[in-house]
Amino acid sequence: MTQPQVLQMGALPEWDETPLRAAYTMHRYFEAQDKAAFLAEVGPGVRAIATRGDLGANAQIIAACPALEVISVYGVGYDAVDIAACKARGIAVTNTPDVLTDDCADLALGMWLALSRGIVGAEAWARSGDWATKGGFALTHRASGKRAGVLGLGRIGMGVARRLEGFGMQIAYSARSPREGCENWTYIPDAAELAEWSDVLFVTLAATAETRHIVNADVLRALGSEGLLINISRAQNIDEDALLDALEQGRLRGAALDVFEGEPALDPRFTKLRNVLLQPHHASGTYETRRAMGQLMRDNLAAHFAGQPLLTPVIA
Ligand code: 8YV
Repeated sequence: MTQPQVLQMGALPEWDETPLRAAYTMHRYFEAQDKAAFLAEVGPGVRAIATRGDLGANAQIIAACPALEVISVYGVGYDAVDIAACKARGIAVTNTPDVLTDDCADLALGMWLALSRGIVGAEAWARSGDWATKGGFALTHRASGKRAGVLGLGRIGMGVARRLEGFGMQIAYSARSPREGCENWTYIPDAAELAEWSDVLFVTLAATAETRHIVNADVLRALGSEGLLINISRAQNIDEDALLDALEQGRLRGAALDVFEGEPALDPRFTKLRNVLLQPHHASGTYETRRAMGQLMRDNLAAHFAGQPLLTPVIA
């Protein structure tokens, strides 16, 4: 029996690519020199797309695959998949929630602590010899015991909030409605009001059309010159030009960012700033989590082709 044909949108770890090659005829879109010609050639036979949260599958890719049945996303964010196109064609979509929640929440707190306490700069101070020649590192700011706003109380936002309790933080959160069991936390649905209340604002929202630039100049102004911004969601949730203006003009104390417009290329304005901590979209980047993501992505594909229920459907 011929193997199902699968369009692979981006590189995956070898521990995933080997079993994928064994089970399917894989077409490596990301390696094609002429992607339009490649799609025209292989698209008609493609029954599944294996993609990543950061790459997705746009309407053009989906339209080039008339026999497409399922898109399996290696990642929890499926904002880069044209969901409307999938719904219109009855194409199933799966993602990899839960298996990456802890690592993403862990990194959010690590970014916050590193930003607030200047850990990266202090490490360079010790390593460079400045400590010996110039004296002690500059004072920074306490992280714990302050007010933390969590913009988006999904799986990752909940993980961040629960971790913050261990740091003695007062916690407020935004969500579509007050969350049962979170009565100890303050419900502030409006982003600007949440920012006004917060010393540090964690952006943990899923990226949707409604959340685009939800952190805008007004929200940044509300967070204020003593405020910190932590983003491990998607770059689109922040007006990056407004953020850069606030950081350059000292209207925001600092930002720790794992995602960027145009990534992996960064706006060069970021690299000139001392009050930012930059991470390369790496919140899920551990062996443990990436192995679990890959297994779940492959299990979803296998379930589909076996006619079994999908494990983690976005669209069944
Ligand atoms: C990427 C992510 O998928 O989970 C997501 O939505 O953005 C990430 O985990 C990961 O970087 C793999 O490319």
